[in-house]
Amino acid sequence: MRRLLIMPLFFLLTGCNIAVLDSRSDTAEDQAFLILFSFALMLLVVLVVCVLFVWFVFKYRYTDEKKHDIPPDVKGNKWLETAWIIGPLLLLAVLAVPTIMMTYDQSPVLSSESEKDGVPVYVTARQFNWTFEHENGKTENNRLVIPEGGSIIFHLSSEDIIHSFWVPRLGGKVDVMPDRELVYEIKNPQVGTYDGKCAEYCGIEHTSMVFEVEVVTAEEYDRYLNDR
Ligand SMILES: [Cu+2]
Repeated sequence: MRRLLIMPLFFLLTGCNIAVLDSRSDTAEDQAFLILFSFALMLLVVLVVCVLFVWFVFKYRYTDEKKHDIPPDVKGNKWLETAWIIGPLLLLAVLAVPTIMMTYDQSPVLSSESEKDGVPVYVTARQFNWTFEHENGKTENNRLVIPEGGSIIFHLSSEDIIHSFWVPRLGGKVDVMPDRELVYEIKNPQVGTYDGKCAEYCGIEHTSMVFEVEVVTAEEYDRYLNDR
């Protein structure tokens, strides 16, 4: 019996990744806002539905006094019908505005169309590791060092199949394609060490396709670039 009660709790925790809400860049903060905002809107709908449900169950329940009641012949209610069309439309509009704005703002672009300005990092994915190349040619595997603040411009490409670049606390996920170079921007990362991973199942060792991100001060980044 107890196991039966605990089971639903495990379902609630499935796929739980709190890291995305622990945002450490403006990019991740926008994403976390959108998650919480849409969650709040959905919660509002669930609450209204649950309250109405419980209320109606009691209000219209069968009792002995109602044994011979014949309900009125209702043909429709203009106001009610308008309300349940306008209400959801308003909710969808309120949800759509920040979603569309953020999607356009954060979507990766083809490198030939990119006019983004910032610190460039060239990212190459392959089964099953990552290479990060910096402006001056310094290259490292599975370890990404970037300066805090400002914009980091990632040029993403793959040597074999589709992977996905994801640092839950900083930004992503962005598909990394073999046949085109995509440009993705992470705005204003904060100093710290974060986990990164491939978020697209890409083969038997997909789970070990992880990397470490170190966000450092501008001086430390300069030192890192020149230390060969
Ligand atoms: Cu992968």
